Amino acid sequence: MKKIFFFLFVSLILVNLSCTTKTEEKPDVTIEIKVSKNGYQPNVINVERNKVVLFKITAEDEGIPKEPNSKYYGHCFYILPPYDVMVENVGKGETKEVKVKMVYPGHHIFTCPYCSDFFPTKGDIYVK
Ligand SMILES: [Cu+2]
Repeated sequence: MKKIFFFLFVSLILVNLSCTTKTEEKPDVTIEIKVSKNGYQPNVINVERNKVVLFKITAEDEGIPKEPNSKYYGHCFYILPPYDVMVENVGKGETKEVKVKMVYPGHHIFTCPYCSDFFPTKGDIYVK
């Protein structure tokens, strides 16, 4: 019985790893994005399919405050599924990076789940 659970556990991990579009490959393009309570700049991004994009996310303001009971602060950059790529906790003046292989064509949305209810922190990615 234990073996079955171990097998399930390992398969779950493998499925998770293979689904991510994050990559360590060399980037083809770099896209610098600024985020603040006024939204993302730029908020419309066009990329070619299968290119590796290095996203550099810089927060220009404090975003959501750091609370003692929460592990979240600042702004973030989340590309919705199927990409499902998250850069969390970008504090004021900080820049964080993520490399993503743009394998899924079409229109995709990125947002800051921390503050998109209050601020226009939402953008569009078009993969052609
Ligand atoms: Cu935010």
